[in-house]
Amino acid sequence: MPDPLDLLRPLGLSRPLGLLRDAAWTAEQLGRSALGQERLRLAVTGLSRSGKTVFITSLLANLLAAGQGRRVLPALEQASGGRLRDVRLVPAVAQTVPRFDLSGHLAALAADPPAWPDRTEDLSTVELTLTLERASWFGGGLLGRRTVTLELLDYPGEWLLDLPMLSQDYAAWSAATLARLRQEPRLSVAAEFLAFIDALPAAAPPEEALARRGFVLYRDALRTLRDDLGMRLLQPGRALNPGPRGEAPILWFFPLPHPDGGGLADLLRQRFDAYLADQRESFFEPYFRRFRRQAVLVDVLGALHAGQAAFEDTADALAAIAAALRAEESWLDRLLGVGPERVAFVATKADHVPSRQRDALAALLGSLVGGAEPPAEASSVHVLASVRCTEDDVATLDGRPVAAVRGVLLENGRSARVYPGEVPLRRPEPGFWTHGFFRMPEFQPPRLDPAGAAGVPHLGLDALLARLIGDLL
Ligand SMILES: Nc1nc2c(ncn2[C@@H]2O[C@H](COP(=O)(O)OP(=O)(O)OP(=O)(O)O)[C@@H](O)[C@H]2O)c(=O)[nH]1
Ligand SMILES: [Mg+2]
Repeated sequence: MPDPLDLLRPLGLSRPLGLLRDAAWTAEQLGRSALGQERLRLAVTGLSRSGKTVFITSLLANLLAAGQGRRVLPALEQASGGRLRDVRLVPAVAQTVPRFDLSGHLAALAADPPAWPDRTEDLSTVELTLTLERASWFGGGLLGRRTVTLELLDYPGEWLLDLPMLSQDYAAWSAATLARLRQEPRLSVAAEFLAFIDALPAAAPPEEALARRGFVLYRDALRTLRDDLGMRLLQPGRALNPGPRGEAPILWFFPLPHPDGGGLADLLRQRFDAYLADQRESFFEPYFRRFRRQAVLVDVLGALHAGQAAFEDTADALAAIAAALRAEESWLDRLLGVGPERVAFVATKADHVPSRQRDALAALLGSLVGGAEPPAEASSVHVLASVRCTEDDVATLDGRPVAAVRGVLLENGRSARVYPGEVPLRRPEPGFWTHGFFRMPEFQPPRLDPAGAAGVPHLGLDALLARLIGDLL
């Protein structure tokens, strides 16, 4: 029998992910569906700080509240035909994967003063069972109830940038990465690293001290680019966020100007290949890949606030991820006959702008992910605040009333009225950066019930869920 992976090579897919497990999974899914026990995997995807952990916390709290009969997700309730009867967290029995800390995150959000979650350092999963009445055209109450298990994945956003790397080799990755680093404002931050690699002879020996030194300089440059300049297109993900295994030797690689040479280049190429193989096996294949629905969260407003270079960088990172997701979808489609799955692109933290600017925010995100093409049928664009921290208000600018928001500032606990600026409808023209401005202070979450029984105030979470999973409920 031919190796199924060989079948993919003519399609130019040299590194397919988890094909065999997918076939098994599809069969398992059909079996479960017949028994009335479907499983629905929803991947919550996004660049670092895009709002994944807060989103999952709000989604869980609100679904649990909806299961108690609270009207916190009206659009989802409508999409499910009002058939949702019960929602429960599935207890962790003997899981090897860390558990998403819902009660910890809710307690922190509800504390006095409230705190947002820390950066996510490792992947974690959580499952909910949703009990629903069967649709009436199948015979109503006679067929009783069905359960849908909803599985969610949370992970450090930096790791998502390894996805587009899976289709590159070390030479192509080195060239693309160095071309970006040699442009300002990255160039100044990466100057020491660039001077180090430019001074290396093409035939540098495969010495560990050189590899370590290069890696440390490269990693430190990536950290500064992320933390001080708000850059997102930074690879590899584990250099920034190594996960529980720490900085293992597999990570000690970096781009070289002579990536085809022997010696050091050979060593770094081997590590690059081993790193991607490991990320594929330990993260993308078992967790990321078989999620049927994806919410791709994007902090568009944060990128506008961080300025032109950070915005362009975020847009490039998003385009690379959208292309990688599209490529995955299309080969799965062709090979397994799995219908187009749904991907929702979501602009988060939309409570930073007043309601009349949220349509502009959706248009801007649409222009970033869709480019000139119309959006694919399976994808949609949304605006969302997982935890709504503001109310609409009116401010005065140059003597004229302008739409603003009011919320409590995290830095001093005081209520403030904020005019954020105007959200452009598409990728901003250069004039936007010279004359315009976009303000985005950190707001405090509103007073919440630590048990989360009443849900969490949000903007647009119900419409997003209706679009993403409503058809399966
Ligand atoms: N006002 C407001 N702020 C939000 C909202 N969601 C997220 N934030 C802010 O964005 C920050 C990042 O959110 P997280 O959910 O931790 O982001 P993440 O994607 O999990 O980040 P990593 O774990 O680092 O990848 C939070 O600390 C909040 O300051 C929201 O709905 N409204
Ligand atoms: Mg997180």
